[in-house]
Amino acid sequence: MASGLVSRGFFGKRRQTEEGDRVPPGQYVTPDFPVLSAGPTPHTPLDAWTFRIDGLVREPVEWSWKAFLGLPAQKFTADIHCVTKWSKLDTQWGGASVDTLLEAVDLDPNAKHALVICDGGYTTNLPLADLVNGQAFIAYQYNGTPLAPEHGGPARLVVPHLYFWKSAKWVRGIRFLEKDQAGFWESLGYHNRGDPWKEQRYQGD
Ligand SMILES: Nc1nc2c(c(=O)[nH]1)N[C@H]1C(S)=C(S)[C@@H](COP(=O)(O)O)O[C@H]1N2
Ligand SMILES: [Mo]
Repeated sequence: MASGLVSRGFFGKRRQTEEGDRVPPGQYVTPDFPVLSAGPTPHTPLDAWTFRIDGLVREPVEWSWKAFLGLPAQKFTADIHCVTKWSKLDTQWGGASVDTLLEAVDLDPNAKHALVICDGGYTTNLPLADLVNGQAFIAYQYNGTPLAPEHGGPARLVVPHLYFWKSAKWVRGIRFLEKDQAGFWESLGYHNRGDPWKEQRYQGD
């Protein structure tokens, strides 16, 4: 009996420690998937949907929904961290990595920054360096099913290593820029980069 209690305590503690290593400072883990939107959910019909890469590229490129689904697809498992302090572990997504999209364009060497553009007018900015090398993807599936409209369907950016406001819902394009241009929350006082491990929540953090 005593050994049962000991081993239960041991495993409980161990699980907590392993989970703790994955939870940035000031965050708590939730099994829920809260919806956080600054405005109403847009409903762009799929036959009117396009995804466009423009700005500092030799030729802008635009995919229809059908063409986008034809891009090499990948599954992604990621922990996500919202600046409102919830984290969700092992979320499962399907979509195309930003690396795959960038294979279709000739990026100008001066393209160091990106502005992500969405239906409804939401934007967010990231350095190019945070979008490449398997760090960011355009997801159209969640848990193996089409991404729900309230979570950004038909497609959203997911950048799990930064706070979740960078993971723009209803994404329609990425514009590459020489100079950084603040997005929606970034121009309202949120941190420009938003690294959850450094608790970069607000400007000055
Ligand atoms: N287009 C758009 N994308 C957005 C937002 C938004 O209001 N509009 N909110 C951001 C914020 S603050 C968070 S925390 C996440 C929330 O995503 P979820 O609703 O799927 O949890 O989306 C981000 N992407
Ligand atoms: Mo958020």
